[in-house]
Amino acid sequence: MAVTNKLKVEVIDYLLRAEHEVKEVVKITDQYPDLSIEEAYDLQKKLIERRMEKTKTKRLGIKLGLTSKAKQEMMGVHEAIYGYLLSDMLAFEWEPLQQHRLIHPKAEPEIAFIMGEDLMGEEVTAADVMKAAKFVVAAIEVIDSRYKDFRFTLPDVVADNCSSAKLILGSKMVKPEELDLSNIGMVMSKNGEMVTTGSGSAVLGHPAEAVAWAVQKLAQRGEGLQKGDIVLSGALSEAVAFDMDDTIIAQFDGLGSVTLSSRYVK
Ligand code: OOG
Ligand code: MG
Repeated sequence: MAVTNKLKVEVIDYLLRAEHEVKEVVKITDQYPDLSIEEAYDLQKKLIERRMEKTKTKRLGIKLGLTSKAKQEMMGVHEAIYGYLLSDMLAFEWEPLQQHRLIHPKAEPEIAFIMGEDLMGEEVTAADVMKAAKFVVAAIEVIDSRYKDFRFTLPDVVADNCSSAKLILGSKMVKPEELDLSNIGMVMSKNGEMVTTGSGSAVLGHPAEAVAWAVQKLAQRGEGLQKGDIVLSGALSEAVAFDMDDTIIAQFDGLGSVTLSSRYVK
């Protein structure tokens, strides 16, 4: 399918409306079964531009998805995906999430990189990422697919900015070289009970490998990471659904913990 400009606008409106009205929608490949991944990235780019315009938000960084072999196998794909983080997605540990603004949110434990330098190019390696990153920090990403029942194909999820909704950062900033990121253990609990565990190696062997992959992919579109970007390197385990009044804590070796709480607050 050639994605005409008219069609782009329609699909983008459809997804932005779903987010704004907090309503799940039928996935777009039901209507456009031939949508390619490259076309989906075109849609994503336009969607982000429109969303920034509408909500007066700025770029916060980049997120990776499907970086663990387990998640890739689940989806039957062999590639990770990336999307954009915007300034209004940043939430704080001391500020409960507004549950009524989310459709069917799930929490993912992640390692975030804070970039100290721009980084661009198709040859960028994990070592370059480690050098260009100023800090690593514990994070919880809240994903909230706009699609019905959280089910989608790869082009659907790419166009939907990889299910991005919110992110929360821990307060301990660590220099990347001070930790062996491939060996970091993580335990995530919900209301005091352990729900999932993981290791940094789940993220393509090493979280910096995942970030390097994203830099290479971005370079194909003439883009890169920017100084100050926050980069979410992908979930260390499966995502965990949560509801109002739930508290989720992800605790990482060497990075401390990060807490998500959710309430009905207007
Ligand atoms: C896609 C986004 C996955 C991750 O860290 O793997 C993701 C989804 O599963 O909805 O953010
Ligand atoms: Mg994620």
